[in-house]
Formats: sequence, structure tokens, C-alpha cells
Amino acid sequence: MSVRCYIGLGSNQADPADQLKRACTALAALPQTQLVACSRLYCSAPMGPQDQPPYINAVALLNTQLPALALLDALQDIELNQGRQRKAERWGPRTLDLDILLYGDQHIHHDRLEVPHYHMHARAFVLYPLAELDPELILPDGTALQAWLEKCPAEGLTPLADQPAQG
Ligand code: A4P
Ligand code: MG
Repeated sequence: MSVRCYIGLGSNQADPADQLKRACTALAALPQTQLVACSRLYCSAPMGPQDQPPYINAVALLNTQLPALALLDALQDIELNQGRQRKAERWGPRTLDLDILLYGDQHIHHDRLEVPHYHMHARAFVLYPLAELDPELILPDGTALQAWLEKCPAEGLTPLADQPAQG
């Protein structure tokens, strides 16, 4: 059985727009998985440490038969393939960050995986691309995505003309 799964993509190093396009191509090639759609790319100032370049973000929708932890492993492989180095600094610069935002309507509490992704409800660079894919989305706790959007101004979030690769 396939699960509808939303992935947050982010990059602020080594040609971020290209990193996201390559990541979409890699998502489309995952086993037992279809890339259904990918949002436009959005640019925003860094959240967290300010002495780093702006970020490019997007959200992708997958239909996948991979269990959640297998999907996480696959996403971390894609991050590593694209030069991701894990450093101690929280919210520091990265070539590619792939987060599981939603995995169907499941709540997952595991040492390695927290779903829905923590703080996603307050991040414009997650919510606006997500709304582009499904404006009527209802979150696993029953909240409408639109209710979160109303509390999260899009200030400083700029959609780019550039389109990521589609499956
Ligand atoms: N992990 C737990 N839950 C999840 C999940 N739902 N999806 C664990 C993916 N991974 C999850 O992740 C650390 C560990 O989180 C993983 O090993 C996994 O087991 P990481 O990618 O190594 O660390 P991180 O991404 O640096 O940490 P964190 O706190 O998740 O960072 P964020 O929240 O992703 O923030 N500013 C803008 N404008 N745009 C951005 O995208 N991103 C960040 C990073 C900072 N500032 C930003 C942006
Ligand atoms: Mg991450």
C-alpha cells in the first residue's frame, strides 16, 4: 500500500537551485516510490545563524511503499551523494537537507525520526510550498494547513521562476 509523503528540500551551498533539481531527480528514482509533484523553488533568508547564504527550499510529494525509516535512510543517502557533511553547528549551511514532513497521517516518535517534522507549522519556507501542492491539506492532528498559514506570514519568501525536475 502506498503512502502519501511530503518531503521538505533545502540547500544554501554549491548552487542550491541545482542541488534541489538533482534531489528531485533522485527522489523520482527511489525504489517503490513515485514522485507525484514538486513545488516551485523558494528563496528566503536563513533561519538560525545569519552568517550563511540564503536558502532555496521546495516541497515534494511522493507516493511510496517504503516504510518510514527505510525512506529516511534513502533520503540520507541522497544527502550524502550530494556532498552533505553533518556538522555540530545547529542550523548551519548545507548542500542538501531532506526532511520527511508528513508520512500519510501517521505520528512517528522514534530516536531517528519525528513526524510530522518538528516546527514545520511555523516555517514559511515549508508551509507555502506545501500549500502550492495541496492547499486543502488537513494535518494529522486535524488542523487545516490554511490555519497554520494564517499564522505564518510569507514575508521574505520569494518564489523563483526556476522549476525543479519533475518525475
Ligand atoms: N530526524 C528526525 N525527524 C526527522 C524527519 N522528520 N526528517 C533526524 C528527517 N530527519 C529527521 O538531521 C538530524 C537528524 O534528524 C537526522 O539524523 C534524523 O535521524 P540533520 O538533517 O542531520 O540535521 P539538521 O537538518 O541540521 O537539523 P535540523 O534541526 O532538523 O535542521 P532543520 O530544522 O532542517 O533546519 N533557513 C531557511 N530559510 N531554510 C531552511 O531550509 N534549514 C535549516 C536547518 C536552518 N535554516 C534554514 C533552513
Ligand atoms: Mg534535516
